[in-house]
Amino acid sequence: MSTVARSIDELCVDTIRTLAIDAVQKANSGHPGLPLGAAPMAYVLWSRHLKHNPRNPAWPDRDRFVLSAGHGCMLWYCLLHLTGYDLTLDDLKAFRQWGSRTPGHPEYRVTPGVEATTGPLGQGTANAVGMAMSERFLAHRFNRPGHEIVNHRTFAIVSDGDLMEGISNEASSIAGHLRLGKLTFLYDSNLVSLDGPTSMAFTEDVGKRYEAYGWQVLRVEDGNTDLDAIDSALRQAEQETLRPTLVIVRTTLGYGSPNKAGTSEAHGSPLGPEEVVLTKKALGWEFEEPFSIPDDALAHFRTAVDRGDRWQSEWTRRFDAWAAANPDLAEEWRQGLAGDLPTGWDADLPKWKAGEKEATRAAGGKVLNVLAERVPSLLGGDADLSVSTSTKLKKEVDFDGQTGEGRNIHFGVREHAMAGIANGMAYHGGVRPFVATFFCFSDYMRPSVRLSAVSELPVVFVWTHDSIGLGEDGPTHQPVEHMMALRAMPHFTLIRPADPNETVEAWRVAMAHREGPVGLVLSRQKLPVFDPAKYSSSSGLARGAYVLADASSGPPRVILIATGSEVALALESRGKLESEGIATRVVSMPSWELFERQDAAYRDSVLPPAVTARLSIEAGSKLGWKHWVGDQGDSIGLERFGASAPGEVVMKELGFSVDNVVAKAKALLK
Ligand SMILES: Cc1ncc(C[n+]2csc(CCOP(=O)(O)OP(=O)(O)O)c2C)c(N)n1
Ligand SMILES: [Mg+2]
Repeated sequence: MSTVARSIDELCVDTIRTLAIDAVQKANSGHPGLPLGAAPMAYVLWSRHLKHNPRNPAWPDRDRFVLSAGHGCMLWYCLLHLTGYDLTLDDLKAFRQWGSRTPGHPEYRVTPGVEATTGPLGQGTANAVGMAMSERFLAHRFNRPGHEIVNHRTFAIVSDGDLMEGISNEASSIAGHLRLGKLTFLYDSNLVSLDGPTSMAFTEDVGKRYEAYGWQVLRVEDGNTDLDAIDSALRQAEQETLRPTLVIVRTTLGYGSPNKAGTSEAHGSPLGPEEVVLTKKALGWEFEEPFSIPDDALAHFRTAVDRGDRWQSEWTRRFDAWAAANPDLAEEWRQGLAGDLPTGWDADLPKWKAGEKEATRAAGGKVLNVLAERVPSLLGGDADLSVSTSTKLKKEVDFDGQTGEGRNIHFGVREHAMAGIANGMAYHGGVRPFVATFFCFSDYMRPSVRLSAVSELPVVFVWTHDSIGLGEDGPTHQPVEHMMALRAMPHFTLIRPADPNETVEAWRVAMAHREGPVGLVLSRQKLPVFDPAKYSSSSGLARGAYVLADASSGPPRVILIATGSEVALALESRGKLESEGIATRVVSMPSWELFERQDAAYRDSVLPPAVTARLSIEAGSKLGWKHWVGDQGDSIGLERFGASAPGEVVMKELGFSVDNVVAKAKALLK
């Protein structure tokens, strides 16, 4: 078949296909199979349905698109180049090379138009759900009768692997529950995954499963060539307002490749130079030169630029009228999108007085409630634990996925999707997400927390029940290695405040921090408030570590470094040591990462190099503390799991007692 005989649509689809296999071949690395099979659905979506503006990828009311099967990213890059985003043919030719804008899996911030970092399968599904929820939330907040400035849809292309992953099950379940009618998944159902046919491991009826979740389920029998069927399914999806839609599109992995199509060989390696030629021939592609883009096809793709321009201009007109009628809202809109905090956002944060006792989870809840009144973009929830995490916004109703009203999201017991959805909310913009559960279950969220860090998203993770100090629930619920595991994660900031006033400062830092996720690690048990008359101000928390109580006379002989609930123990132990004539400094170190960002002079002022008798006290894994206590220091920590007993008993039995601290400190002076 010559290009003359085929329709412009077919030509465009094959342009995507051939460009993708050429780029993968040139890189000698990558995944050609998905673009070959999913090009038709992507083309129909992008040319006939997706409302976007290639010349302004940040236009706030654009439809959102996520390629959850990130291994197929060359599909996304081709769409971006062809429709006129700031991504050149040379960028495509630099696929997977050092410093290129076309990395091996899509990375947010690296490629204009890439809305989410994907690759770890399943994550994109939760991101898309978070985006769709954000759209509803913002529509409720900002649309006014006669003025609709938020009205967009969210689309994701998902693969077999995506739908096998647990996170997509969680995310799809809550999307159905919330009735996110403007969310559509196009399922690239090619019945092949990395190792072979999906019949090896994935044989359920996916459609029935999604129906049971409360989704509309549509089918396209021939996704390789039937563009009209894809088009009409997408239309039907747009007409459905009460349910999200799954379109199961039957495709062939590596479509067109005579020797590899339909097999896992087409999944993750270049086709090979000969097979590329054979594939182009089979597709009826008449251009021999790699990276050929027929003029007709390019012109057709590039109509997206004018369309996008018109959409945005039309929106801008509506937006200006709305902004003129609602100047205060317009300012809130501007702030929310920019990620700026309103003036005075932290003016009324609570303060605790000496003599009071409060769990830092309870203090955190009080701070959060004050913040929520001042920061209207704050939106979050918990995984069926708000009673325990204290993160419920008391003046707000529950989030409704249809109307977008409410700011308390009940994620249900779905920690992994909760974190992936929070990322999606951050990707979407205009929303400041927080999510909460027990610290031990940060493990259930970790793959999404990691992507939050990779993409440097401003998500606040609230983790309560922070240590063996939680007591009776026992070792299954008592975190041990979690703090260190998160400290090992680049771009992640972990803060474990020591008392209610440090908790205020921790939230202050978390809200102001926009360069990546922050974890707040809070206690279940009550902690004493440090007397501001006796000890340094909790504002020192912002620097990561600070001298809370210095040696009462002269330079310190020993430094006790503690975090969270162990700081009170350090203070008590200091009293004992000082009474025995040992000059003792207590350093509260709520955040390693914040401390590491300080200059050497400050760090040395807190931990003078001359003082080598240093003892760290933290109810968690000791691994890593040597960095701060040095070779001549020591650590009180855990090298075992906890135990089921009252919290104070577990603490004492496992070495968190004044006697043990004093003994260990004295041993350092021998
Ligand atoms: C969480 C996770 N596990 C494993 C992988 C490695 N991996 C990449 S693609 C893939 C499966 C591919 O099958 P499918 O999703 O059907 O994509 P297709 O081959 O059809 O393009 C696997 C296991 C991954 N990227 N993420
Ligand atoms: Mg597959």
